[in-house]
Amino acid sequence: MRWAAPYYLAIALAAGTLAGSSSSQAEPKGTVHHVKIKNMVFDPPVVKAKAGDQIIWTNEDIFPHTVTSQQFDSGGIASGKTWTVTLKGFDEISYKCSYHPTMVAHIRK
Ligand SMILES: [Cu+2]
Repeated sequence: MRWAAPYYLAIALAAGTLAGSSSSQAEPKGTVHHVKIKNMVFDPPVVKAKAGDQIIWTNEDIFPHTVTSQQFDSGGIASGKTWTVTLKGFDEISYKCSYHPTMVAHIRK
């Protein structure tokens, strides 16, 4: 069976090349955005993003927060923890912390 590995590898490479040659259909790689939660504020308060992008929130406060919108809800993010979402199609997303409703921020295109 030792001969089989290079054979399958060649097939895989060929398939990859073919897929790559018609990649106009492929999903574009998303951008990763970081939002810090600190001192009861989402920073930055507005993220410019598109479908397929990821947003990673990091809670730098010493108590939990949430990232809550009509599209997603993190639940409690403990101190020092992160929470990630991959955006699907959207127009504008406003989100808040459900524990501290004055904490509001936005995701826009
Ligand atoms: Cu909060």
